[in-house]
Amino acid sequence: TINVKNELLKRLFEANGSPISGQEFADEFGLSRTAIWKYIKEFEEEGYGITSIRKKGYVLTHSPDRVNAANIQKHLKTKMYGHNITYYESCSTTQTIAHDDAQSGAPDGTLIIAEEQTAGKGRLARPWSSAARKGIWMSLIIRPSLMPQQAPQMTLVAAVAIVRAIEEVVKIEATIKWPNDIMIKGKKITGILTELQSDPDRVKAIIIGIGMNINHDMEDFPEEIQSIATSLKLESGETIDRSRLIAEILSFLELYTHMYEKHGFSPIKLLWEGYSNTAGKRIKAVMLNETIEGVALGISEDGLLEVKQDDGSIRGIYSADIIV
Ligand code: BT5
Repeated sequence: TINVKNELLKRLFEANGSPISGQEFADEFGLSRTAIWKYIKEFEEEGYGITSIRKKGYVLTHSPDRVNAANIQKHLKTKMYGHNITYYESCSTTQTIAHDDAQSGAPDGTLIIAEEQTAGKGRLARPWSSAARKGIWMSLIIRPSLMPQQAPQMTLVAAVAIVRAIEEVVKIEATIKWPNDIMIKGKKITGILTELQSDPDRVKAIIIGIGMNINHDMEDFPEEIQSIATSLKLESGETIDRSRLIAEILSFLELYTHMYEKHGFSPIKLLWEGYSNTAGKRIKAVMLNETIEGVALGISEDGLLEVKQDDGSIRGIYSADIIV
């Protein structure tokens, strides 16, 4: 089933400034010209600029800064990821919506995205600040053929995809802090939250929650995180096209997920090590029941962080907060 309103917007984008005939579009979809005109009015109310040219049709002259399906899909180069998008101006958390949608059979690559989250969450139910129209707040549902124990490494797969996409679109370098943070000059720009729906022997769905600070000025962050958070705009001095960055992330994520499915973790590990800033440093790993100290050696074939403690023993850890 095709969403006619989305299709019309997509055609207006693809026409690149030349007119789309309302009559022809109406005929193609078996609608009246009035129905088309109503969609055009709705677009204008949503912030699009549309000029009507007599006897020729409608021309898109301006599109609002929104991460809706049309804006993302005009940049999209993927096979599956991002072809199905549910968009919210505001929601509590995209992560919960994605879980419900995955449960009811949403296809591989379905994206849930919002301009604003009123109850965004990090790991261990910590709050995640998600200011309206400043960032990328999205949850991707994927259905790779992986064993449940291979799912946590998807956090590392996603981290590499995000750093590569930032490199392409913004031309600046970010680093990965194991397991789920992306940093620029010691401050956090992105957090990843990977969650799993699984049978005992088979992954049903992985929900990859991605929160990225993009066009924030410092005052867009709550005071309590201003010393630890930054945005791509603050670091690059430029306002970023969020939709283009999202499309680029989806491309790399699709590529690396297939690589992981086909060839296992080794190629991902190599990529990951190129962007990580954890190896070789003395760290404290704060876990739920204990805190250990030592030198971070790197990650193992299954994505665990290996820490050499002062007594010489090596520990592999699954998840922790790392203090450098
Ligand atoms: C994370 O948790 O970093 C995972 C964040 C995942 C957010 C995405 S947004 C889309 C999807 N929907 C959701 O509701 N969540 C996902 P963690 O490593 O636990 O880090 C959380 C900590 O980061 C908080 O305790 C704060 O100290 C800090 N923090 C909160 N908001 C931040 C922000 N916007 N930028 C940088 N740091 C932030």
